[in-house]
Amino acid sequence: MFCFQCQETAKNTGCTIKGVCGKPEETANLQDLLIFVLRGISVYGEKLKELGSPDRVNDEFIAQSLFATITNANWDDARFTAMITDGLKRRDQIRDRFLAAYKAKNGKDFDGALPEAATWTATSEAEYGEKSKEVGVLSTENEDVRSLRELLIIGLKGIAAYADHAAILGFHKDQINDFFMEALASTTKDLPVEEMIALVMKAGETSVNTMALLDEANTTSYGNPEITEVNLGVGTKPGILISGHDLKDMEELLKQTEGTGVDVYTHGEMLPANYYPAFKKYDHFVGNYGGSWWHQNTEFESFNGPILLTTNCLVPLRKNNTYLDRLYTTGVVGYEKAVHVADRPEGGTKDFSAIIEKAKTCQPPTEIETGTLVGGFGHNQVIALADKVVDAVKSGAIKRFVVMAGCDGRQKDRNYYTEVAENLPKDTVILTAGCAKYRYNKLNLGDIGGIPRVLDAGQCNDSYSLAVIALKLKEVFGLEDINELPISYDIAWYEQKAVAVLLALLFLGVKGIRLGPTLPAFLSPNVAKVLVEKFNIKPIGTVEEDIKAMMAGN
Ligand code: SF4
Ligand code: SF3
Repeated sequence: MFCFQCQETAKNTGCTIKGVCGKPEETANLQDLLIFVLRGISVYGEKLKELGSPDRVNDEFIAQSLFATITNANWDDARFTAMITDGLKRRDQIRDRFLAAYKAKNGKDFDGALPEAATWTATSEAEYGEKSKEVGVLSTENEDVRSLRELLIIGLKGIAAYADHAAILGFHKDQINDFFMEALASTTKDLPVEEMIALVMKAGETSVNTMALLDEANTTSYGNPEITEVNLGVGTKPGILISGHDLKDMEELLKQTEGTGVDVYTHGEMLPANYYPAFKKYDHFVGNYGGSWWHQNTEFESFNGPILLTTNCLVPLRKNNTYLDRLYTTGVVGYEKAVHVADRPEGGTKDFSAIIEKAKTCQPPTEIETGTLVGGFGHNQVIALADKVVDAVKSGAIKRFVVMAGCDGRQKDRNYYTEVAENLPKDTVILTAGCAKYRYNKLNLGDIGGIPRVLDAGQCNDSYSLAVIALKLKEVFGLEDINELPISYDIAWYEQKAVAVLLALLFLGVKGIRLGPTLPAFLSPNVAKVLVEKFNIKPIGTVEEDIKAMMAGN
């Protein structure tokens, strides 16, 4: 195996024996083979589009397959094997549609060259294991080509996750799905470096469009996030803990648990569900339990009740865990021996009754903290406060905004983000989204004239809100360039959604981003150099130096 898609990759180079995340070699290889099959489908999809009849049959399959390969999402080899088999069938069907369309248009059979991803077949699933070893990241020999291809694919995985969330709420955009095929197919071609860089930038553009679509989907369905005090303590009834990013699952779980005597709590990236008007109205929605994803091995224990994982991050269970029998997965998430809640039937809802029944047999959660935290600063809420914010900037009460969005992770050096938050001057405001906030959102950093010093917009995809806020401030202050704003970017990344967010920021023209705790291993020295020269991306330094530089506008 060779996997270097996340920030915790071994030696910041690549996981080769087993993932630092726990991903076994077989799973990593099957994920590579699934991506290879998606490339094959996309080769034909792109050709069909050129013939004027784009394929829409595989949109959902491609997005969900990319999403399933994201870090900490699916651990179930049987699911990957099934997806590969389905993918090969789909590839042959799209091939036949292309061959027929080609012949109808040109009056002769297609006789052009095709990459192996478009032609390889297996006679049985037993052949997947061997093949999967040949098609991974290292099959591209040139380090820079590999780097650009993987930067694209890794960004695509994050975008696909957001596209899938939007699709679940009924929001689609053909452009986004077309780009998945264009990008996947591009990695089977020998392209000039400039074209590969252009595709990476197009991924940034697609990421912006996808996050905007998801924002529209979320706010149309559930209202605009609003300032909310979220309870961190526990109630006396048994509860269900819901984690991940899928708000449709949240909605259906709240509806189905109403009046059952079972409470609902959020964990990790589901915390921002507390900010939505449509969810806040439920009395049995108690609040948030615990911290970011990597604390789950202990927090899922003490929660005592069932846990529903709607998306990443699910980490492998410890040997002596007590929660495998109360762990439930749904959507693209999978874990061997955990119960998987099936997708909703057309026009119907998911059936969470088994989880609810399970909850009734469990003890209420053990309290691990008390108090509240405040969040809900999506673009609509912040723009409602715009006058106050603008006045505070004009009067000098707010000197600077620091965007500290992104992911949290296990590594000790992520204390950097806690320390930056603690040591930033009191006239700064932190803008955040994603699970990076757990490094400092319970610190009680105070407020500036009623504006909290940590403004949480929501999940990682709500980084889009931060971009909307920046663009609004640019307009209010009459600036030409987003980089003239008193905003610094100190982004933490872990998995591929954060890469999608990063590419979006680059596309929007944001320069001088600090990225940590380490720069991605999938950036070759040459590709990293391009990013540094073009966008002035930099690694984090010490807390002291970085704060000094940011306050000086660097
Ligand atoms: Fe390693 Fe990260 Fe890949 Fe897991 S997801 S195998 S930790 S690079
Ligand atoms: Fe977190 Fe896994 Fe990235 Fe959505 S839930 S931000 S790490």
